[in-house]
Amino acid sequence: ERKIRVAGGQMGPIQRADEREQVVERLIALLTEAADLGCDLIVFPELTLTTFFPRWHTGKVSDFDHFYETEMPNAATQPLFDEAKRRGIGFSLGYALLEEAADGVVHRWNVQTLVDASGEIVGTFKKVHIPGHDEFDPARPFQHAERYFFEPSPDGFGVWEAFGARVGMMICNDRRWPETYREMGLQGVELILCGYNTPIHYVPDPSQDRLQGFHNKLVMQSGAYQNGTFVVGVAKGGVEEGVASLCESIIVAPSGEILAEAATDGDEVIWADLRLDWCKQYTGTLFDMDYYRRPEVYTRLTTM
Ligand code: CDT
Repeated sequence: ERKIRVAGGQMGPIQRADEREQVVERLIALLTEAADLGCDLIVFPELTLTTFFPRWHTGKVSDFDHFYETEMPNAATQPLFDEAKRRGIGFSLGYALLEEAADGVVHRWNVQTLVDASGEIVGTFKKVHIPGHDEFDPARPFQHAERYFFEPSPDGFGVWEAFGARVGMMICNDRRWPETYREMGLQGVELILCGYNTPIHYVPDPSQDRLQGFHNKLVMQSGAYQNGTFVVGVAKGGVEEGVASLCESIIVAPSGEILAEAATDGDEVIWADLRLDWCKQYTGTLFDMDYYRRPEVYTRLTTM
């Protein structure tokens, strides 16, 4: 029977003045706890190495280039790669990536990288759904200028063979869209890894504030169930630079049930044993996609 023991490495806030080296020490502490628990893999949040910098706007986008990594691993993250390899545990890490293409064009991506137990990078996923706004919005108490700082992925949702499973990744806002899960579901995904930074206060419609925790669970539990996959959702939350963000990291089974849930608003390891054949109990029955789906009448999904 195929089994993975997976951990979520929830993070409390990372303030603007915090150095990457300090953050990496916190990541290593979480990784060590997960390794001591016998976990095969630990999942860290979106933009794990710095504060959530899109809460500010700048006159020039390049003013914030110091919040991006230009290579991975790098000097600051090498100790995390080394310790993970030494302990024989994989990890998934979210960060901002600045890439200069061969033609000189600079790309800024919000990415999640998956590293196997031998320290090798398996794949790097770029965020597809970029939320928030592009222009400075003077009416907001804090900005959510992701559309200023990040390009949307041109690649979509891949699935990789790793840890004896079919593994996919999504980042924060991606988890709210059914297409995210279905794209991976159609590739036979068994485990979806997700990091998030979700401010509790949603400025365009504050009536959603009290529902942040509910919506977080709603989307990941339904996405898991409707596609017969495990989902690991991991927060960076707490009060960061004065902005309160949701924690409530969870591990969800293909049944839609929650197997583990964070109890704090800070650095915390959650973990669960995933019996991968549980996926087939859904994808081989009620959600047998080849047998029951009707793509010929779903044409609006890709044409509108
Ligand atoms: N990081 C991220 O994608 N956060 C969004 C916030 C809502 S849009 C302002 C989310 O979907 O949780």
